[in-house]
Amino acid sequence: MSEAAQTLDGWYALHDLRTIDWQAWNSASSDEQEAALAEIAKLYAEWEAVETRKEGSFAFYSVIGQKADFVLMHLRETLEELNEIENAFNRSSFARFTRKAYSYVSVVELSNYMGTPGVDPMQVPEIVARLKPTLPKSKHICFYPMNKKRDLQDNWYMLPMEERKTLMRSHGMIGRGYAGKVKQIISGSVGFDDWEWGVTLFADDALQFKKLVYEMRFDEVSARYGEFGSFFVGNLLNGEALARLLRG
Ligand code: 76R
Repeated sequence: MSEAAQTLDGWYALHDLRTIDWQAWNSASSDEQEAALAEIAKLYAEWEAVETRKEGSFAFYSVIGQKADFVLMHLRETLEELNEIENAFNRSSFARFTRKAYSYVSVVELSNYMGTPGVDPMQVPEIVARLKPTLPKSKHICFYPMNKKRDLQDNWYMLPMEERKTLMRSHGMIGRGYAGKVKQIISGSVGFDDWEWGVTLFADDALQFKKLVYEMRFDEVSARYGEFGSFFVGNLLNGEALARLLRG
């Protein structure tokens, strides 16, 4: 049996993707629309307050294309809190103008492939901060789930630790080339959701997503072992931007 990588696990993550029910929205009175927007603004203020207290974080983006209309990503200490956020949203009068599109449950993860032997990572402030990150309010988000392959010839989980370390170093070096341009949050979802990881990227220049993901496709970790789910790409939203999206 090959040795499992040790993971450091941080905040739990929920990606909640919804579509807007335009028929319901367009047939609502302007009072009903106002009330719904006021409720979402109140929830937004609560999410911001939690983020300021460093007890969690959130990202709110529109989604381009027909897979969804917007994504709410939340990070919290516990799954109970994530569940409550989801329920509070569903109870709001805004929720009746939305439909569920997709969701993803995971936990922010760092693995020990690149760790320094003899150093307790939990004593390194930068590492601890990366496990409980404040999500950047970049102009764009890109989210997709992925697996590492378990085929007979190409089985990531049968590779010896040393070989995986070497491969992950090459992966990390490509990633580092995008420092300052793309911020990535890797969250583990084995046991929680249908894929093994969620990949969430933030950037002000959306083209950098394409460049990074494309460059990684040529790296062995992705070229040989990567399997990918649906990709979602979006633009930054807040209360006012949502009102503009809905009312034009
Ligand atoms: O965490 C670290 O910075 C250390 C190096 C590192 C690890 C261990 C790292 C760096 N990643 C790690 C783990 Mn990554 N990453 C992805 C994707 O589309 C694709 O082909 C893959 C999706 C991207 C875009 C990306 C970006 N990474 C992982 C893991 C877990 C592997 C395991 O445990 O088996 C996955 C699934 C994964 C996938 N990675 C980086 C990046 C970037 C931009 C970096 C550089 C970070 C930096 O140095 O600032």
